[in-house]
Amino acid sequence: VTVKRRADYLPPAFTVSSVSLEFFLHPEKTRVCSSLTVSRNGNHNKPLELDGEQLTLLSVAVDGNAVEPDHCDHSSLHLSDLPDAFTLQIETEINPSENHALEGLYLSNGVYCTQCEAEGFRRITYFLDRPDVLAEYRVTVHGEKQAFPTLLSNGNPVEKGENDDGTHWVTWHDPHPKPSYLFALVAGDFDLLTDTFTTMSGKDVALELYVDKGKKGRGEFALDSLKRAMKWDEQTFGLEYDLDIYMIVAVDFFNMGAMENKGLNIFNSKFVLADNDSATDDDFFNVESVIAHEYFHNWTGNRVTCRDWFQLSLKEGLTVFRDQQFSADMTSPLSNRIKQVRVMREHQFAEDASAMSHPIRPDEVMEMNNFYTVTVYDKGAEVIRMLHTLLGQQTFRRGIDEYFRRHDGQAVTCDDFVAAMQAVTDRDLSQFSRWYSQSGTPEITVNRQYDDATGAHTITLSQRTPATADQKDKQPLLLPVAIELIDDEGNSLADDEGLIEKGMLILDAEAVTLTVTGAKGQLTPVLLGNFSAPARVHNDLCVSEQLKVVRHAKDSFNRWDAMQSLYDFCISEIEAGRTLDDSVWRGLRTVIASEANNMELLGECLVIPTVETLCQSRNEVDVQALIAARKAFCQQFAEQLEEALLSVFDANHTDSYRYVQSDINTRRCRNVILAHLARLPDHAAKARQQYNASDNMTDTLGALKAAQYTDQSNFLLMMGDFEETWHNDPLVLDKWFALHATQARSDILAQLSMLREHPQFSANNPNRVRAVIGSFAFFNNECFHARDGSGYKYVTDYLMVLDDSNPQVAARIVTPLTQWQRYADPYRSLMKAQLSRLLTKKNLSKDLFEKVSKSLA
Ligand code: BAL
Ligand code: ZN
Repeated sequence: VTVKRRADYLPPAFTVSSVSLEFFLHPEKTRVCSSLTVSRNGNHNKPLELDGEQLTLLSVAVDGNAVEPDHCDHSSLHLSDLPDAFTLQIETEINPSENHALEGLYLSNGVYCTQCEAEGFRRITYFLDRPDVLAEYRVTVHGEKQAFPTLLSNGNPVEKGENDDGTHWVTWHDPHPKPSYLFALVAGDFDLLTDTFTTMSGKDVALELYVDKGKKGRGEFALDSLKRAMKWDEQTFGLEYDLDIYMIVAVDFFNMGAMENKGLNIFNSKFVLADNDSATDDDFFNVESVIAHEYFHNWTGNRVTCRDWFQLSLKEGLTVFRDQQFSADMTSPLSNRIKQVRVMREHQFAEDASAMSHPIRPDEVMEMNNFYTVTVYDKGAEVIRMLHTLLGQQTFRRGIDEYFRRHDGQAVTCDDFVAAMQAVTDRDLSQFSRWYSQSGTPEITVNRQYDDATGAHTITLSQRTPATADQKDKQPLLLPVAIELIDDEGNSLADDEGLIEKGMLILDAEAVTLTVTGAKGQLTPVLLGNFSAPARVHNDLCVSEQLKVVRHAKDSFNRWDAMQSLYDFCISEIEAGRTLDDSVWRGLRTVIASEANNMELLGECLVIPTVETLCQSRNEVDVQALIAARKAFCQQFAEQLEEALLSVFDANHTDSYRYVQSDINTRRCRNVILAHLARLPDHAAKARQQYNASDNMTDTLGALKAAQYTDQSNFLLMMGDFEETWHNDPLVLDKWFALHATQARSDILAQLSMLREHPQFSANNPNRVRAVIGSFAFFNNECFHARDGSGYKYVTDYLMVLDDSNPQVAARIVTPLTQWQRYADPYRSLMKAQLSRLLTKKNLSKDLFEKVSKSLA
């Protein structure tokens, strides 16, 4: 397996200015005729080397004359002795129905669709399949009229007609030059929702949303979300849509969430279809944010794209930041921020600590599909957010304008982006740029001293980034640290020298010391308000100080965060065999009483950190002991706080279902409380009651989750009922699959095997595989980490088979195994043993090889 390096980038030896494609669709033998306008790029004699994968070559011609390639196999086609400018015609044959990797052209439940990012276009035809080759596309699709009345590609439809053999055809033209990864084709028989959007300059855009027959009612929310996203991007960034038509197609078989193909987004149906009966509040949220994300890519990704795949965060980090800002505006900033921080702490920090650690702009890649990571996406968005914080909204916007002024229509690098930002600010961004090249999670340690004689508090903040698997030496980063200093009377104090400006301290050296006089009693530093930098904080606050932060901090995120630290401390006390002091429970009762009217904050504050989050503050974890301690804490939590929880639960209700923020907050808070109370026999019946009374999926699912903590027969009875109601609806049934797969029960492996026999399970559908096997590996801590290693073995057995059909999804699901470093023996040895077994598999994919071999190195 070859390693590609960012440092080895060379411009393409040839460029392609226009592409004409003709598809003759057939399930096993689709014929693809391509005609390319090619020019030599520079003065050289190098051959033309085209990428290909699993293609059958039928013919090649240069300027109309058949030629023999110098070399042609399943992965490349080489031609030499070429003129400086020429037309290249290539005919290939592909087999969509056998394409279970879901890259290139494949069949999804009888629908032809494509996925070309990152390197899927080479599975359609031989091409310079790299993002810096931009061409204008004209595409003609021929398909059976009856089975595929809808034939789509990028851009605008320009011509259509019928053939004599029962097929018809449509020609599409996309005037915007684009890289091959943004190419798309769809053929099928759909229900269509239509609408129009008038842009800020008065242009009408036709909006078309294609869904499975009979699913029209579930597409309306997505279409409305699209209009909200279009409006928001005009208002916030002055960015207007640039084609006459915007199409979204929902398909059932999809490796990722969705894809931003120019003018023709293809979506995992999970992120399109939502109605009041079948979708939870989270589903609605996700639909809106993914619709917006793909729409925002039209500028940050499509109009300005990446020079090479190492620059992926150029478009993904920026677009995630944009969709986060949009979602915060559409819903609520606080719960959004908490959601994002959970992802960072549970998954991104874990990735930094694993063998797959990489900077947001990776330096080395074996399989690009492995780098669509929480680091590139979510940490990438955190880096953009820090820039936004440092520059301020207005200057940031000027920087974005400058970026488009310089680079519209180009394929560029992260350095180009930072240079555009640098052009609008006096702040030197050279140290800030390290965020692009340095991997790992910086740690900020707080040291406090008090001088009795002068009454001065000194607070030293020091930073350090521990070595990661990919990089030993680390340098200080520029961290914007939102900070508050609170005394015992709840006053917020300034530091004597004014290093803190508008609540923000810039930590760019290894350490900085603040001096504060005039505090009444203890001075408590509260760091990273609104999670102002993607760092860990070591801040030795005692229980009463944490409670003080919850009571007095100005930043709601900090208040939530203090509760999380408090829970973490309580669980570690239980792990150490100590009894929790009653002051903890008294403090928590006070918090619940004083926040009883703040459903949003309270709901989040009552969530106990997950096992994954708890692992982050521990080394070499005995995972079963941690799970037991967490469980014991949850039980005490329910017992000690029963009355307080109950009074909030009883005092708050929602009327018939509406997806509006105040109701979302109430449902969330009530469901969090329900799950706590269900642990108490006196309240176990509440889950069943809520299930029976529910008129929406959020409360139904909340009831089912809570029922997991009641006795098993009750839970199974409710699950049986749910299945009966939804057995024809795989997207809803995924929730049921996931709940079964995350249940802690001794016969879980037999249970998983039974789920795989379910009529709605399909091993070729990534959503089903993620619901069953993914949920087990990622979220069923207790059974996945069984002390005998049976959970690890089960997942490995599954991956051995999945790798042959869909390596991309297999390489996602292997992640929990590759993170063995966090665990103590016997877990780590048992995990490594399974990884070693995977490594011996015949024809192991590049995807799995990269992750497994790195993790064992
Ligand atoms: N570009 C791949 C899917 C996404 O991030 O939008
Ligand atoms: Zn994206």
